[in-house]
Amino acid sequence: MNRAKVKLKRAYTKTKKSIKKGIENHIVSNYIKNNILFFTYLLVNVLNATLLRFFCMHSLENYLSIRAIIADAMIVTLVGSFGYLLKPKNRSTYFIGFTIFFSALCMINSIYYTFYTSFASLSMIGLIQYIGDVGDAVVENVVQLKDMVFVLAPIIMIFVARKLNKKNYFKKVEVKSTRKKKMLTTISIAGVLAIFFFVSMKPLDVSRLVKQWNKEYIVMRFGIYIYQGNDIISSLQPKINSMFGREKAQQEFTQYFEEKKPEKKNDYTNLFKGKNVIMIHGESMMTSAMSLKFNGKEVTPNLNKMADGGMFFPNFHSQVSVGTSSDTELTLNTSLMPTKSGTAFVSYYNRTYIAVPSLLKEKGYYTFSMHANNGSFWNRQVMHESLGYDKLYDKAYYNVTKENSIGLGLSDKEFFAQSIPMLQKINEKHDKWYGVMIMLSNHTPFSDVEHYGEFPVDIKEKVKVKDKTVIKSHPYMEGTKLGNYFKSLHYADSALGEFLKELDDAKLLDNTVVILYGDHDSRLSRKDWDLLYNYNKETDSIYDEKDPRYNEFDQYKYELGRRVPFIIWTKDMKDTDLNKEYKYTMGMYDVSPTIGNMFGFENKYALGHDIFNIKNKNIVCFPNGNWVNNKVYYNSQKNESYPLTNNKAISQEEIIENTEYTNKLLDVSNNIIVYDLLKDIK
Ligand code: GP9
Ligand code: MN
Repeated sequence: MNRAKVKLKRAYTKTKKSIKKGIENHIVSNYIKNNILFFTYLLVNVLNATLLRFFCMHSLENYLSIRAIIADAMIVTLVGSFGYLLKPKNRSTYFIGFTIFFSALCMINSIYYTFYTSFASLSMIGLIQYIGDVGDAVVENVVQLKDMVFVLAPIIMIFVARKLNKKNYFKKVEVKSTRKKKMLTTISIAGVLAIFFFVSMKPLDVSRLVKQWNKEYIVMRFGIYIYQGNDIISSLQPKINSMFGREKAQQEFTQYFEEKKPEKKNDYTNLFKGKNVIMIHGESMMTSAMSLKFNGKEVTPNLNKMADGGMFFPNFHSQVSVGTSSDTELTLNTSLMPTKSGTAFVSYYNRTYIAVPSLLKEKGYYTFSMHANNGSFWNRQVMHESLGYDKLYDKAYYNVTKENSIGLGLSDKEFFAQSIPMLQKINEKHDKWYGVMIMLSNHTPFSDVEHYGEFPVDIKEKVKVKDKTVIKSHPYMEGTKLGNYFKSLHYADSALGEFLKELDDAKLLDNTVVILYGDHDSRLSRKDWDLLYNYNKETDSIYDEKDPRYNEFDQYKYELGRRVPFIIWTKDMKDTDLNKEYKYTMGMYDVSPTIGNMFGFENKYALGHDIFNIKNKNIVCFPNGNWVNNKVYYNSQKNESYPLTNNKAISQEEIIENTEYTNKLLDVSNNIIVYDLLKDIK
């Protein structure tokens, strides 16, 4: 445990003791008696926040989340403490004023939730213009009686303030204590609540607060008031970022694309022109898992079958930053990199994008996305429209129950099965179509183990005991994070197998190209992976680093092991020349130019390349400035290069050149998004 945590724990124990003492000596009850208006203010505003969660989240555990209650109370108390600097008359106005503010916040969120199944965001204020068109519908269908409940808090406050005033209460209590002292006491109450709050915080909480992809989670863990404060800060950031430096960015952008050579035609040009496309977003699928077997059984037999019968790219890298799934969607569709701060999907949803769906739409395609999760997650509801999808079939289009869910939501098997009739309808109605199916079950933390089905990840061995052969099992990965990942991936793989069969039965594969990509790695640590390379079955432990049997699994092997599968497959490709492994180093940003050439569309502002034009000369850049080509993996922070082969030397000049290339590419990409540089072009 680090020092800060120990200190926090000590403060927590001390606080608990003082509270107990306070209760015994009636200090607490006397304090409440002298601060009735403040405690009414605290109570009604915390109650409002709890009610909001009750209206939006339908499980008891969620809306009665103690952490959220503590967090809400902490913010309300902190804001309230400054009221003590005012005279009693103005103080009442202060408490009432903030109650109106907090209640309005709850009411707006409650209405917004009914409309968008998500919590309100300042960054979405631009969308208000569209509400004008459906204004009446909003009032009739969305504003419900329950939303009016939030008005009660200010009414109660006004009532209590008047009553206390009549009794001359404020004059009586004011003499007992100075204003400054009262303010400090109240701030200390907020401090005590903060200690309780921070002690119970998990690392996942912090990451979710920063990423903001799952607003429900933030409200559930941090309460509505912290959510809204956090939202305001992150909504203003893109505005501030785009205020300065536009001119220079524009010049660099123009120069960059003037110098970039246009893609040439090649053997793959128009190969699939006019065919339908099913993109499969393989959640957390990793290439390294494809070669693994447990007790003779492959982790991903169906993925392997696809790779064996299609165009398989084993050296394909995802290029995500904090936006994980959404960053991959961005990079694949637009051939741009994730933004340097925030995420494009959440912070820059209103920029102009030239994306695969919009380009195919121009060619007469119907474009759609299917994801049986909340449409608001990663802001897809809005961002998919910016990318040019005609429609997002989200959770609302699926029958989701507790029984048919795994982990985050509807199980992949159910998702695919329920999508088939929708796909059939689309196929009947539209001549050509492009759809992405976003999988969900194989999502971190891979803990819904009992729903993944049988897939033992132990080591079974035949041993002789007194002339008899018995099976001995070494636990190996059973009960570990990595083992659970493989179980979960095996489930997702079997869902994929079922889906391909269902598609075939529904005659949907006859004129369709299926493209599968892993969106990013499993996000397990290097330590978790050590088990795969260094398991000592005799002692059921991991070899010590000093042990001669220890296989070094260093940072570079780990980074390179994060590759994800990329497969282009059709039902009848197996017996053609296309069916092979393409070992070129390739990144998510090369997808749009590569498939663009095959389907007959082009994005002139792509940062990646058609892999069949650049082949072994390709460089894959990562958002942190690292890059990889077919010779080295380069770590820009450590200025270290890790050779990938023994026989391909790389010169220092080449390293400098590639690093400059990467930095330029990242700058241009970021500028395109932040300054909306494609707006005028489109
Ligand atoms: C959310 C899902 C997960 O709907 O796509 O996103 P991730 O956590 O992988 O970025
Ligand atoms: Mn993902």
